[in-house]
Amino acid sequence: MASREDEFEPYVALPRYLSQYPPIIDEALTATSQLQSKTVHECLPLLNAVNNPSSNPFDFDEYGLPYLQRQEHIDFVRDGLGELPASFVGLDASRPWLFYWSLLSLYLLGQNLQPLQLSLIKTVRPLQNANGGFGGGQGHLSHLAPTYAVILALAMVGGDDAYSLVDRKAMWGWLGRLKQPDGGFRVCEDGEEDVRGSYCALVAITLLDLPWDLPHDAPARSAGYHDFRDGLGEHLSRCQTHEGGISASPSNEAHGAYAFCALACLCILGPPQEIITKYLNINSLARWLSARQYAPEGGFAGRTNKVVDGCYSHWIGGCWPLLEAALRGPRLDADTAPSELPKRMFSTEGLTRYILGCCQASTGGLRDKPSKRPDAYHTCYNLAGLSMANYQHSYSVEELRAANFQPSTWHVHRDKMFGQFSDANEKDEDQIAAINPVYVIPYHAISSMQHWFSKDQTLF
Ligand code: FPP
Ligand code: K
Ligand code: ZN
Repeated sequence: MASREDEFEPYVALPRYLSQYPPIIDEALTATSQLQSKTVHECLPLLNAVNNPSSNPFDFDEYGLPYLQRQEHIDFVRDGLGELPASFVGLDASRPWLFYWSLLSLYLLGQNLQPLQLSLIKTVRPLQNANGGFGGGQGHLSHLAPTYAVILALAMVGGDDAYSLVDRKAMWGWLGRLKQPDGGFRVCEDGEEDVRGSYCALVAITLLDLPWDLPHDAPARSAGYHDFRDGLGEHLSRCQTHEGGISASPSNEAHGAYAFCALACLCILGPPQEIITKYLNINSLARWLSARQYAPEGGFAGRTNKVVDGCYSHWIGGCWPLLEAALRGPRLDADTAPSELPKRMFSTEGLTRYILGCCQASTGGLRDKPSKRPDAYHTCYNLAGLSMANYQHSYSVEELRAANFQPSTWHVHRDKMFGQFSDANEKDEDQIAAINPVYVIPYHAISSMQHWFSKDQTLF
């Protein structure tokens, strides 16, 4: 057997800005600046691990990146689907989220979800209330966040039994009561109105193929609205802040999670190049998004003067393919894309180094940052970010229009991106799967669900 030295270059030259302390360090001492220094301090040894003489060079790829610990992550997620200890009681109102995060993680890791169909159906059926929405637990009030998570989880397992448990006519009536006279949506009856509500509502309407018309008793009809989309773009526009990012509702602080909800919601309203550019200032949005990526950590922070966290690999990272689509325009018009537009508008290398180097727990699962424990939420959104860094997504205007603007007709192509997944010759099971950047589930799950519900128009 050949020695290591024969087969491996013992030293991988990493870019300076992703492997060393930043050239300028803010001397202001605040809780956050201390957390920032601590975070850089805990990331640097991991980012440089390939060059640590005590590391096993077989643990790293040619870029000096640790491999994706696929099987460990699969085992971690599967454990979380079983019975949970009492300490998880705080997540009792977020049960649908646990299913969604776990199913999406397993899909991204190449697992077949079909065997989980029956247990998902049994678990979520009692969460639907007579008013049509789903609660976070049995007997909980209907809320758009768990409703979104249930619908996406059902779409992922697919099949008649999964689809047919949704009472779509009641759901339509409930969504009608959530639509507000200022164009946005409340997250539950008498609850707060924010961009999560708008995104989750449009996902539900389009996946269940509900009519766009507002029910006759919808309170937003008092504002002259007839359609769920009326006033929505204008409302989301008012959520863009002076920083260029997007907040939960007008006059709040811009944050990555809300930026993603608003952008994805706009992508359901219509073709990104028309709609995102119509309602948002894309220059200031691009500037704000760019400032969320840090060096040397490589990952994203959720808002100004905060610290990197692996879940923003999706909330911030997921904004990039949508903004890129808005700038690039539809697929068939690829020739008209501005030639100075780079392939990707953020450092895919930085993000990949942060996710694989700093967010993988050796026990399986992915985490916020090295000093945090892994959990289902951070596992899901780190993996979604890793997938996003490895694929480009584009849409076709003709197909979107034919499908009533439903972005299941987006297309994905793997590009020669950075890192271990870029080699097109690798076996599929060694890759990370692609997902639709608007709905954050597999492409085929969207079209199958929409198709099934489009045959069921008798109720309206
Ligand atoms: C701040 O947390 C986080 C928020 C204000 C928003 C969280 C919302 C989501 C993650 C998802 C919403 C999306 C849907 C589809 C329902 P923090 O102060 O602990 O974190 P930070 O310091 O990183 O800002
Ligand atoms: K955080
Ligand atoms: Zn987080």
